Amino acid sequence: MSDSESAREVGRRVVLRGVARLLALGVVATTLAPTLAIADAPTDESKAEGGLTKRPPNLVVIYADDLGYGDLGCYGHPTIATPHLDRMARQGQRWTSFYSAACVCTPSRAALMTGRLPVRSGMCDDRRRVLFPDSAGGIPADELTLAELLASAGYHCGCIGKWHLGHLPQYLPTSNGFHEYLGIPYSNDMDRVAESGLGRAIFKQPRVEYWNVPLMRDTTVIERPADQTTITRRYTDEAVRFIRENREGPFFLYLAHNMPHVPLFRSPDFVDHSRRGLYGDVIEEIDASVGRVLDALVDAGIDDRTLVVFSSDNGPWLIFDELGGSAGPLRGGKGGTFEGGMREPGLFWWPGTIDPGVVHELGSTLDILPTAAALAGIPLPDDLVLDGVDLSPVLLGSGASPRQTMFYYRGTKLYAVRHGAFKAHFVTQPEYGPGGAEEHDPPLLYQLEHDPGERYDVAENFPEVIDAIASLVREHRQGLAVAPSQLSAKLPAE
Ligand SMILES: [Ca+2]
Repeated sequence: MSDSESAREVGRRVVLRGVARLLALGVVATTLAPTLAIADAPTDESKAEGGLTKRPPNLVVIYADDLGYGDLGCYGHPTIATPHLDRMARQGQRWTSFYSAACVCTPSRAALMTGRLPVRSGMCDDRRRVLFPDSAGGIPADELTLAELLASAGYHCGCIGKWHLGHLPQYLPTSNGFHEYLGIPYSNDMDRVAESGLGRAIFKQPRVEYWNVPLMRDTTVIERPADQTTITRRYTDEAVRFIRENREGPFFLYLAHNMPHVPLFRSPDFVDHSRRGLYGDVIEEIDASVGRVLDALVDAGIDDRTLVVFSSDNGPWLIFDELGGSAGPLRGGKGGTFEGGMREPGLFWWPGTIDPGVVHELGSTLDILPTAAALAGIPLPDDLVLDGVDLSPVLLGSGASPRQTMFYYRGTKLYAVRHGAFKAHFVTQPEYGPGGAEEHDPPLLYQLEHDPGERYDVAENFPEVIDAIASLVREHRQGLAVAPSQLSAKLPAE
């Protein structure tokens, strides 16, 4: 079997497994069958009532790594130029309260891929906060991924970039609903080579050979160390090829850049591109990549039936100073539960369908799975416990966001809750380094619309808000089954 035949075979098995899983999870065959029939014969492009196309729309999710709320021109950065992301914002929706479901990589990506808080899947841990190259675990087989869901309805699913939900074969994208994969399966600062001798300074003078990370195609390592100086450009080349080859659709493209996670690399064309220095160069290359993806959709004539979402997995890594990004007016960054750790740019683009504007309601990457299911007309299993909600009413301009509440976890522990404009911190802790968890009773309370920087505790003035949030916490905990950690087990030493 050739590689591509092998990939197709894997894809076919994944689709069948996805369908089997849906059936096992309680979707009645008669409700699934019409969806598959639609996907098999997507010929009618006319609009159905409610603004949804009868033909399932394509989905492109572009996900940055460690990019902060304040790092884009359309979110106020003074010296990083992001004309293509700004175009997404202008032609689509720019959300100002859009949240990742965790403040570090692995749990955040698990939440995006499952629509579930990571405590439910075991994809979080209080000691090992993400997966490492010596990790034995990964996303559990009984989780329904966004790719499995869409593949079950006939979508062709491609994953490009950082995965970070397990690098062993059974956890890779091709075992989780994706028909194809190209990328570095975990963070680009892993597999660090010891002899650089530079300590932390290694990040200021990064060289490709200091990080022996693999580049994989499907389940095979094709380059090691991955040449990170061209990685953003090559991911983009792959994305453009994927769009051209799958223009008939429907497809799901998950383009998860390894940048701007340190060590920072950019292609030769982007050296000294930005007034913001190296970090700005990296963001401006990602922006150019977004432009190429949008152009590929327009050139293929499918921009009017493709939803493109842009966000980031967590906030800026502030301990890296200038090499880390900016959370803008928000407090804190990656690793913590202040807003800067989890509130992210959230851009939605779908010319002709999306209701353009700035959205101040709450949304989360948790919501992408149920939203995609609704837009594609795919029924969700009745017994699937989701933390995501369907945001399509907001996208289509037909209703309000069903999301009123956001839970902020650090590892397996709930630290804070936002409800409406108020956020209560029951526990706070520095993102990294010394200083343990500090409990607050009463909780610290911030009115985020008045005080986005979380500087002025107003708990004294709003006891009824604290009571209401405490009640939400009790309700949340009652229904919560915490899964065993997938992040703690290590592979035997070689
Ligand atoms: Ca990250």
